[in-house]
Amino acid sequence: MSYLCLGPISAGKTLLLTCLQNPDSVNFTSHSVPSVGTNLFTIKIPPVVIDEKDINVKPPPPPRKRDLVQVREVGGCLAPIWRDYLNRPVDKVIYVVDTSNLCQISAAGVLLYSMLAEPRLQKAKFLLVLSKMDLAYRQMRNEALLMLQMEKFRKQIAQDITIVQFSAINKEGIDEIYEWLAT
Ligand SMILES: Nc1nc2c(ncn2[C@@H]2O[C@H](COP(=O)(O)OP(=O)(O)OP(=O)(O)O)[C@@H](O)[C@H]2O)c(=O)[nH]1
Ligand SMILES: [Mg+2]
Repeated sequence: MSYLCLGPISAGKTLLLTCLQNPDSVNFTSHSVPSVGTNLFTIKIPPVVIDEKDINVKPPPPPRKRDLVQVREVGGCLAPIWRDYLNRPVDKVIYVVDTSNLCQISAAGVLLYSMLAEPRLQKAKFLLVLSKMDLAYRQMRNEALLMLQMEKFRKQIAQDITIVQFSAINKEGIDEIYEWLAT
């Protein structure tokens, strides 16, 4: 399986992938530097822990197909040439949008839709990560999705898109992302 992580400059890709590698290594003092090239992250997916009280209440999570994945981050400054990273098939795309920076959303949308229109990505699965939720107020998530015209485009595109809200600081959404990576 080949995974690619894209999104505009400073969207939160490096901190997301660092957090997935080791959640305890990221806290409110963490910061990352802009990626001027690509970074390869090897992520070990932790086993699912089911709370005893949920056993008869929630349906069991889908079986995991893999417990180790490699994700290539393409730095935002390389976003204009992202097509160069499709020289081998890409199965899954993680697309990161900074929810706390609505000024960047239109640019993020243009890049996202150019990827969704790419013939070589018609069969890829997409994960849209609304990042930095600790800095965004809840309504900003709805505004971001509205500005990306998600509801409208979801009906028109071939790909399967999963949307998750995430914060590298408080780990919101981390289990959903592990599940998406592993299944
Ligand atoms: N509060 C908060 N800050 C974050 C979060 N994720 C990233 N940041 C900060 O946002 C800035 C940019 O994060 P990066 O992960 O480097 O962004 P990037 O998408 O990799 O950026 P490029 O490599 O330039 O494309 C850094 O200062 C991070 O510390 C988050 O979930 N919450
Ligand atoms: Mg980066």
